[in-house]
Amino acid sequence: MEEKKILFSAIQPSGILTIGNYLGAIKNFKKLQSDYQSIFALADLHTLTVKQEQGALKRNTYELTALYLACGLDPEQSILFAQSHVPAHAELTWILNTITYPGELSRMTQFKDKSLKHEDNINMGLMDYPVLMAADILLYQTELVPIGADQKQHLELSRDLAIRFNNRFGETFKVPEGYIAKSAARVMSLAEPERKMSKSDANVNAFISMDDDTDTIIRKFKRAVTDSDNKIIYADEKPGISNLLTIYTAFTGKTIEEAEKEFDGKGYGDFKLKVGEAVASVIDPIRQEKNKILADKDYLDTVLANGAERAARIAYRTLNKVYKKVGLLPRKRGYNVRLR
Ligand code: ATP
Ligand code: LTN
Repeated sequence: MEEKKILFSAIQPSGILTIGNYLGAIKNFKKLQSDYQSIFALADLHTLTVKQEQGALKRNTYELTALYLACGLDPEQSILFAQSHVPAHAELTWILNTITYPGELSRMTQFKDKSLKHEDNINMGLMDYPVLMAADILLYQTELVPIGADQKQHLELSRDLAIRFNNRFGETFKVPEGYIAKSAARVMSLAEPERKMSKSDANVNAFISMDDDTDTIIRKFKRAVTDSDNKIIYADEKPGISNLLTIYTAFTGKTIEEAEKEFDGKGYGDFKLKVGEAVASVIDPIRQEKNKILADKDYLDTVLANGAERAARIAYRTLNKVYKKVGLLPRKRGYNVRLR
């Protein structure tokens, strides 16, 4: 049997996910998972680049694991694991750091945005974030990386680093391709439709969280910022309505043209209610399933432990190759690390 190509992606356990994360990432993970050997990580080391409240990271890591499962990611078919459980990620980051230039990192849009947002904590991890992401991807000889549009620049760096390393030390890494869905790759804020919907927005009305119940979802859509010309059409000068149309079509499977026709002559109030109902009908069962799974921490621990074991086997194959290529003395034995 022909071996399947590798797909890798990750999400940070940095809070409750929004429908932006769902449409831009998880929904595509689910769609693609059986066509590839899929590996889905929880990027917990990435999350440390921003200050975390006491206990939040642990809680959010369980939350995200349960959400992955509730959204249909299959822990037998795919590999689900926490990045910090496979030390090879941190190890390869160090090696890649030695071929990365500071200028490549300081000009990253996300670094600039996050530096403005967290002025009191502009740390080296925040700057090195894309190199850790490159290590995540390159360790698995990844072919395809499903991501939202905002991560395109980071994926480009992963490709550059793979090519640079291969040129300098000989063929080692596969050069990965990004997979950015054509629609809903960038879901916008409900309060400021010119900005990306973000789970860390201070205004909770700006995003729909995967934890919002039906009433909350409908109320938030009712308040969504639109415009005053009362036409439900997709157009650059109508960012609010266009965003709602994008969300509606992504959740119903309809095309923009079909949706425009459906709401022709209708008012914004009707339209917003229909968008809310469409979103709630998908989110509601996921939230309930997630909460059921979340109650069983032993099960979640087992899923992550099995995933880490399977991931490590692949990751260390690459890391050993890398260590050899850069000229380090080979490790002659595995060491048993005491975990408790
Ligand atoms: P934060 O909002 O806290 O900065 P984030 O949600 O942007 O975090 P991640 O949790 O790491 O960052 O994102 C996980 C995935 O969700 C990535 O593939 C990212 O591209 C995608 N994503 C994030 N926001 C959106 C959005 N508004 N629309 C579409 N995809 C998104
Ligand atoms: N930086 C990503 C999360 C992430 C990721 C990855 C995505 C970390 N490592 C590897 C794809 C592949 C984000 O979405 N903010």
